Amino acid sequence: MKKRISIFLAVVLTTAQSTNAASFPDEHAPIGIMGDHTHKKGGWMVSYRYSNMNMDGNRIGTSPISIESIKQNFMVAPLDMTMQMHMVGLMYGLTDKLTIMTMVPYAEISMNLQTRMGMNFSTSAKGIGDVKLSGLYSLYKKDNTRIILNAGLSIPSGSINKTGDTPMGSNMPLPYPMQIGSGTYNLMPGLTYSSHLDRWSWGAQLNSNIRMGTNNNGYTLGDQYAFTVWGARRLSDSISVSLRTEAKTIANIKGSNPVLNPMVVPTARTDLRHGNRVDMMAGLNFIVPGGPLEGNRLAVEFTLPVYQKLDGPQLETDYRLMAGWQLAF
Ligand SMILES: [Cu+2]
Repeated sequence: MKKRISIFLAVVLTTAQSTNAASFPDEHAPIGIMGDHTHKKGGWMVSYRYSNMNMDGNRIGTSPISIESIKQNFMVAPLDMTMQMHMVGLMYGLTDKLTIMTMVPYAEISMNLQTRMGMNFSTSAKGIGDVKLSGLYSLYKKDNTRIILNAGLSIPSGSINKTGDTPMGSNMPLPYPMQIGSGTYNLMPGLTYSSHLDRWSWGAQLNSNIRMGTNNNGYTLGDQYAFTVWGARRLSDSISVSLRTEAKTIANIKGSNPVLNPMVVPTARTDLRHGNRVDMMAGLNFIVPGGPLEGNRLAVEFTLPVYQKLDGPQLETDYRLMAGWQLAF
């Protein structure tokens, strides 16, 4: 009898261990990807992401354009811009097939500019952005492969009325890229595929941001479509490294905010927002394998552009860094 109990315990413990060991670092996609996994019924996950995007210099098409030549057509030229984002996320498994997710972003944007006379100044804006609500539905889950339908909705909680002091006056309405929110409800449908074999995993995601209606300032930001593919290699039970590429297209703005003068600065032009781009990302996922912090995930991803063709003059992106923490319970 004692022997039977100990065999039973051994089986239970082995099962528990193998369940634990199933939490691999690359079970989650690179940190720049959202909605890549679902949770079991009653399962929660909290997450925090920080990202820093740096834009320096302008382009028309794929070619750089100098500040001097921008100033031949505009009174002011943008020099550089940084955007920092803090994103808090919450996931909950409503059923084994359906997980709901919310993401609350906080953005800090700052831009340096130069007037035709050669005077430098800067503008900045910060605040809560557009809150996202998503349903992640597991369309297919078998063996090592899963396919998830992403149904997202973005709520216009972010401000589109940010102002700043410029050489034109104090408390002037800031141009489109300096606004924190879109001002519209946006549909964000997507599809995510992922699979793994031994120490390798890979996946692909199609995602979009489709703006509905016109915001209170008379314009609609351009729709966005992106397709990304990644591959990851597990170096140990706690660390994986990844490579990813993303192709993205962003459309121009429809309508316009009548208080912005498009002659002043390229960022006040609604027809200078379109761009097609391809980026490469290198990432690292880490999961704490044991101890009191077991299951905590830390991840980073560094993005470099390989191709950007912009309706310009438009600021080009130089790099982006994202770091995040996730914990499921
Ligand atoms: Cu999750």
